Amino acid sequence: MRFGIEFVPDMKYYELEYYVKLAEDSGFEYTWITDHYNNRNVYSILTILALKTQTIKLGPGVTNPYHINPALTASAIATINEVSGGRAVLGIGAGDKVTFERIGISWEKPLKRMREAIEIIRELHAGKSVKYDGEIFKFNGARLGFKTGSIPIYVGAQGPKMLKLAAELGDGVLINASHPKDFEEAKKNIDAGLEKAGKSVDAFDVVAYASMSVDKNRDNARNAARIVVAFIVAGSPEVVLQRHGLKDEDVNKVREALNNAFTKGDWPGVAKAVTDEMIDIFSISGTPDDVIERVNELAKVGVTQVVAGSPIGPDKKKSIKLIGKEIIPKFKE
Ligand code: F42
Repeated sequence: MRFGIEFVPDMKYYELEYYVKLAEDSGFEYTWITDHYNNRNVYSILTILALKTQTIKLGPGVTNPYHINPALTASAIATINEVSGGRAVLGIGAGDKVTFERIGISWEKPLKRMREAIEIIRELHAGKSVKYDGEIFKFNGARLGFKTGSIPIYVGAQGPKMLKLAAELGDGVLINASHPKDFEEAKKNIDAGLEKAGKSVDAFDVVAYASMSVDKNRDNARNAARIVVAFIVAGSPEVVLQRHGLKDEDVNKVREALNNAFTKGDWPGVAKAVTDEMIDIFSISGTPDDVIERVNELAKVGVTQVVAGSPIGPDKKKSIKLIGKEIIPKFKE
């Protein structure tokens, strides 16, 4: 099992640099930086992180082919690869509908756009002159002016078709989920994609891009996860809520509480509406032993990397150190 960590660039660059350095020193192998227009720019931040770290692999988790043309993504990630001495990984997904709407991007043909973008990026990284007559992208002899080497591509995916595409075209898949049941389900589509491409599962990284909250005190860890879990519950498709047998009335309570929080600032009401069952389903929260147990369960259903995503814990710094001291070493033995 490999360990990764996710950061949102919603803090000053030097704070992010501090956390990523701490994660590297604590034994994390990957850091994934989220990409939304309203946060600091992902490649500016990655450049700083690439210069300030030595071993951790790093990349956007995830960028998308709507904000920028695949040629620019190919060049940007190759620059990070050069600056970091070959440690770049490219996380790319279809993007976030809600943030796109705010900047006038319509979310059309996400599958097609993803397929074409990945094919183009691969060709550019292979040093080819790219002629591509796609439905979305038309390239007419584009070539990068510097050697990039091959950079692993990880696809952010949840839906059945995107999971298949990730397995077919990617080196790994970043799945926003925390519970083994969701990976059992995802695995069927991943296996189908791998089979279609004639690829072996051993060469493919199945990543649980999870919400994690760790603390020595179980209640503190679980309480710190409540708000993040509320957002995940509210945004989960019906099929996922049904898979876990959540009652409509409980889910609606969370949605109403979030509305109240936005209109009246009642965030304690959101925390109260989140049930223990929801915390178990949509996050990996608890003591280091609780987390180890869950990571072992995830390994059994084919997960090969666990990413510690928000909130990480009630005190980020303490939680990163705790994961490095008590969790990661258990999987190196
Ligand atoms: N999104 C961001 O914007 N920023 C981030 O930092 C970010 C991080 C992230 C990390 C992990 C992860 O798993 C996802 C992450 N995301 C982030 C979200 C990501 O960008 C995607 O929104 C998310 O992964 C959605 O994936 P999805 O697999 O559910 O795919 C969507 C598009 C979907 O609906 N897929 C369906 C499916 O079955 O897979 C298929 C939809 C379909 O068939 N579309 C057709 C087509 O051709 O594309 C027709 C649609 C049309 O337009 O007519």
